[in-house]
Amino acid sequence: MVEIAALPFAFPLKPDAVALVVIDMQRDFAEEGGFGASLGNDVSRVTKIVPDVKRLIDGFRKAGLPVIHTMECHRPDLSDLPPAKRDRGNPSLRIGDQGPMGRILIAGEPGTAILAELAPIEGEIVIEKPGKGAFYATPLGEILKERGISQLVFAGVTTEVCVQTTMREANDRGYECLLIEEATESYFPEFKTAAIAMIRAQGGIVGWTAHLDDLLEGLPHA
Ligand code: TIU
Repeated sequence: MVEIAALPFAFPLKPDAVALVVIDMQRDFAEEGGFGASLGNDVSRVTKIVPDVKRLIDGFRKAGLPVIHTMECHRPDLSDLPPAKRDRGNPSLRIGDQGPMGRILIAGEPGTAILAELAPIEGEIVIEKPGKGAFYATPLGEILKERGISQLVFAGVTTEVCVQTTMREANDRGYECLLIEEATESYFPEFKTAAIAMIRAQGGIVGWTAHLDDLLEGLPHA
């Protein structure tokens, strides 16, 4: 066990039972013409964290620890897209519509891909998820059980939507969850601050938060 400086108290990292989960670092959330931009968001906030997400992924790779990537996306026939999700709000493009990077948030389209700098390498798990949480309607839970994983380190976007939802799902399933502050972002700075605060409030009701350098220091060979 390695103690990582974290809040609300040190995170007891178990290198033989931990995995990194990188949530939805996709072109659709980071580039003009994608889903995030279609909702009216400033996507440059997402591209700014790419170097720190890369440092975190590299740390896990160097340590020989598992890296799991998620992608929010839907089947081309939209059979896993509830009308309540497609018809929400007044975006310039809806999920499934043709955009400049292909169909918005549809599996296999260029815009749905993970950013090239953060692309999975051979052997890493990629979870395609139709919801905000990475456990809903995916094999993630079984994969983690098979591998004896009991701790999850989180990165990705957006902090208060898919990252927080997945952390809450994981917390209810018994995983110890640690969010890396520099490796997550929201389109709304105040929502990132609030999500981080509510995750670690009440004695870590959802999980822990830590700074990237403090985690990297504790990873073997990182
Ligand atoms: N819109 C927004 O903040 N997020 C999402 O729609 N998905 C994820 O967070 N991945």
